[in-house]
Amino acid sequence: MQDRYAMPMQLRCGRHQLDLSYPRVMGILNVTPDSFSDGGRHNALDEAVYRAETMLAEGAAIIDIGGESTRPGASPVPLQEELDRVLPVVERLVSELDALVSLDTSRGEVMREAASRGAGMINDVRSLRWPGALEAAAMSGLPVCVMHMLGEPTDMQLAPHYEMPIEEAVAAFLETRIAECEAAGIRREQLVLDPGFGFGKRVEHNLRLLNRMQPLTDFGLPLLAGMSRKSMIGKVLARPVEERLSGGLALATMAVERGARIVRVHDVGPTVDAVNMTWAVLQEGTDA
Ligand code: 7PJ
Repeated sequence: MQDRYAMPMQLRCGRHQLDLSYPRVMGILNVTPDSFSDGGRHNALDEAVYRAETMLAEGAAIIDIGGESTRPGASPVPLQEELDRVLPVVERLVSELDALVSLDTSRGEVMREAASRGAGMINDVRSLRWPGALEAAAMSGLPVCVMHMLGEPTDMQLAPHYEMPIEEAVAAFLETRIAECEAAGIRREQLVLDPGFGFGKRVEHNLRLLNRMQPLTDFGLPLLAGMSRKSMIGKVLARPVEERLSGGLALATMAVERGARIVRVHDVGPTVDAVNMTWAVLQEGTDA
């Protein structure tokens, strides 16, 4: 059997190389006025740079910049507004902190502009399904995170329903997206896969998907898991968004145990410790 913990995985992220032979933490940097987890307090440019600096010091390997809220019910922002929000942040994180920046966007124009300013990764919750996104991502040569989502943020949580077990629906979707990315000229080794926790899924879907995530490692590509502060924690534990760290650490631990190589979180420091502790255990006694 292939040892899922020993897969050699390297992503070429522009000037950066990302070693995913062990699990890494991606820190979330929202630059939206309405981002639900930090209420838009990090909107000012200086504050965003400071926040990123802190996350890097805490051990984040990647800073994921998002200028469009994808929370349930949110509508897309105008293109120019998204560009105005994210590009100055990309520029400063690249030039001042030499950070590996990923861009949480669905727009080809944003991907192109961010790539030209030194962004190192594309993270698209719509998996390059918007017009022009596949081409822009392919042109950039950057790694792309493709994520499962049922519907759009505007409607995805209305009544999510699946005709097959959630993990099978996610695997089938990702298989199709991998093929379409490859057909557009994106190298398979530059893809990262994400089950898309909270995107068109009920709480039972999310819990089951995490529990059954391990077969997704059979694609031979790195897995990313994003569950930080999400409502699956709130619903199980009856906690408001600012009291979901412990639940999130449990989920990050389980994701790494099931093969995730990137964990996308708000609380970088505690998650780095949880992930590194989990990894230390997995290194001992896993058959190579
Ligand atoms: C995710 C994301 C996720 C990836 C968001 C939030 C909502 N990108 N962007 N995976 N979630 N790849 O952070 O709560 O789960 S925005």
